[in-house]
Amino acid sequence: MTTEFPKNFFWGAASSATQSEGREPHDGKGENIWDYSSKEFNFRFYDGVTTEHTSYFYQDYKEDIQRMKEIGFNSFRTSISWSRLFPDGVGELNQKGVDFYNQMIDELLAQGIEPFINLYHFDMPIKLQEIGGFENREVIQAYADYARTCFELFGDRVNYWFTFNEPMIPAEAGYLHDRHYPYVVDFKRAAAVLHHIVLAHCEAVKIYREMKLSGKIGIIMDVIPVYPRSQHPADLEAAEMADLFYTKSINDAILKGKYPDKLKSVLLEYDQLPEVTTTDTALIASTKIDLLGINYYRPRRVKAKECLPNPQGVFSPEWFFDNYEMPGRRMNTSRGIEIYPKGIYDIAKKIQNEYGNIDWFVSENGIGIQEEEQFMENGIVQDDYRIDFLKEHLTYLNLAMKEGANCLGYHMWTFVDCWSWGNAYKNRYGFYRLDTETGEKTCKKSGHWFKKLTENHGFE
Ligand code: BGP
Repeated sequence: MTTEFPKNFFWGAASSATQSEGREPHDGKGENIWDYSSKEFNFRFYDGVTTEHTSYFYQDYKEDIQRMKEIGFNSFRTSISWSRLFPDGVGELNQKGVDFYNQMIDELLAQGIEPFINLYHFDMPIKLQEIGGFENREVIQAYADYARTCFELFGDRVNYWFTFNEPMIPAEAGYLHDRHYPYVVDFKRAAAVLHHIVLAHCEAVKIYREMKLSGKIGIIMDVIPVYPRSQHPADLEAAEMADLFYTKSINDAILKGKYPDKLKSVLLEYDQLPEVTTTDTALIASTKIDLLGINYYRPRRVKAKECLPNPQGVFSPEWFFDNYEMPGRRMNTSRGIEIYPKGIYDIAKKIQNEYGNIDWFVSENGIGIQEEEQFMENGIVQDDYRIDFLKEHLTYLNLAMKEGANCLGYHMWTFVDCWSWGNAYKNRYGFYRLDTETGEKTCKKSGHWFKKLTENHGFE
């Protein structure tokens, strides 16, 4: 084996409740912002596909878990849908939701697949969004109650918990960049949302510790490594600012227990600081996680700004840098993002050198391809590009591990083609193909390759 991984390495994939479960009549689930926005703002979703018709995991979970086993998974991450458990976000529990998650967790365990359970994957219950979602401090308490309930219900069997998937995204996409509901564009409100998410994370970790459960708790981050166009000081400064706003802000709060001083002074200068109390600061400082998940898809390349920001424009991190399109960059044209496998190595080094070499795993990595049926031969998607993508990323990951990175596993995005925020079913990421007309799920070539990878603990 030229690229060999430890025998106890976690192999699997990630998914999320809203993107995979779908809805059934009388399932008792309440609406979340995606159920709501994919109907009310349907034009924003590719082909107008709503959350109702996602990948049928709610009904197919047994067969799906069997499919996972068939391609060698020993672990699988998904999320609990807050609004399936608590239709109003707080108050009465939906027993059908409790039963579903109990059965799903038990089935995973019965098949020898370790459940990695995440509490929040962008899916605010609509009732709580009506009172401001994470902009409202009351919602932190509602989230803490929800987290406690999940630990009480499932904590005896779930050993790996995650508080949030990509905590930056609900703030950035929902309150600054007009991609997620409530489609607000206001930096200061985005900053408040992010800060409250950090506090909600801390509250959940605190509760988990108080309950003295024996598992591990952490968070899933989307760390986008930043590369400057050149070593010119202006480009370096641009890269530093992009990193400060989009990565260090949240990474330092979670992993170092404080927001970066430079960020605080920039936000103070532009009157964009959210309210942060001394109690908040103490809570953040005292919260430690056990395990970090890293989602990696692409690098961020930046350069010094070409033009001054619009003086009437909304304050934004993009006031300090421009995105840079490097000539010759390798693109995934379906998704419009660069493919840069070495980024995974650079992240590993950063965790090793700047964040105490904490235990971590690749919690998402993958390639979304449009019109994948064009690669179908004899009923199987011949996704050699996905196998190459995997090999290249795993090779860099392996190198970092040889150099001491504490990486414990690798989860691909995703198990079976799933619905996505805005792009709906446009780009396909799965090891299994989903026929959206019939609901049929068939293993792609990459799924068969993954099975061999897990059997051999590596590849040639
Ligand atoms: C991550 C999210 C996932 C998933 C993935 C693929 O950021 O955590 O939920 O959607 O990106 O991205 P997309 O679906 O936008 O192509």
